[in-house]
Amino acid sequence: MKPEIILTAQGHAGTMATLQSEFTCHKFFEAPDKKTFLEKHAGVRGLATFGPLSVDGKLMDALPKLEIISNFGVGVDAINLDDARSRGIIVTNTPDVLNDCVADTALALVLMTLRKFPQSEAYLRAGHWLSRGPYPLTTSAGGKTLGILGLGRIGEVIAKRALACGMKIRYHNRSKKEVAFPYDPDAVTLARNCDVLMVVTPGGPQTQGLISEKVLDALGPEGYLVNVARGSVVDEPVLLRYLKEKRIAGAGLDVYADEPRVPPEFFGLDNAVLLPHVGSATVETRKAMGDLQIENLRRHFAGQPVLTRVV
Ligand code: 8YV
Repeated sequence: MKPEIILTAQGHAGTMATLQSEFTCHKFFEAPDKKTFLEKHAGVRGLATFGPLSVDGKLMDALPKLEIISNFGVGVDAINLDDARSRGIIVTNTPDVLNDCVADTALALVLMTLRKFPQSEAYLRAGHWLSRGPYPLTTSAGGKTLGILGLGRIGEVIAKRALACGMKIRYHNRSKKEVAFPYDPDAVTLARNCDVLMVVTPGGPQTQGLISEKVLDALGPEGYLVNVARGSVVDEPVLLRYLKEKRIAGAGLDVYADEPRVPPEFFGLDNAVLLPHVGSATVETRKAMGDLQIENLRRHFAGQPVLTRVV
């Protein structure tokens, strides 16, 4: 008998195929009536989560036999960890396997935002090079200071790449780390001391709205913001206003408050580079994430310890 699990969303083809060959999968996202679906599958012991669907105590209570929530992704902000903990439900994620890809995206956003590569490419495609002459000069990454807000596993890999581009590194974390980079005691100080503020913190209530007016004021009109973490970390309406009013120089964003809905006011801004949450979105990395998500489920149902437990 294959163990029964519920899938909250459609994963990529390879992960779906493996999940469906090893488990009896019930697709929550296809159910027209969620309440009836949950009543029908109330005996399920595993949940495979994908994306931003909120998994809270109410959902957990609808599945009283639930033992494990195996998330596809390192960020578990959509899952209420306290609710899982108090019910004795294991939560796993997919750390490390995506570090390189997310760091590539972060560095690409730094370069694209400072050097305006997407804008200059659009300039060429529109025929302006010939008619108007060279694209206006931009600003160099080399020599600038990258302030990393959240120097964790991904932050450290971003730092390596930025150093290779000749950038200097500073950081802020809740606690100081044993690293060679200068530490700032809070986000405002980090923003004041850097040229490019890189947001790599976890999402969730503790970091909600951390990038506020105060932080953006400290970053200032010559400063750039890059966010590869979660949209919730940034006060999005404030960011939009600061970009429009040129109170910061620019922003490179991979994440938004209400994905996939991006406020259309962003689309017309020349000082913003916007990616559709592609941080880890390569075939190789998504396969590695799916493999880890599945391995955690496999181990749990075989009575073995999971590999990457969060709760
Ligand atoms: C994925 C992510 O886009 O790992 C994360 O936390 O944000 C990304 O790698 C996401 O998990 C896809 O559902």
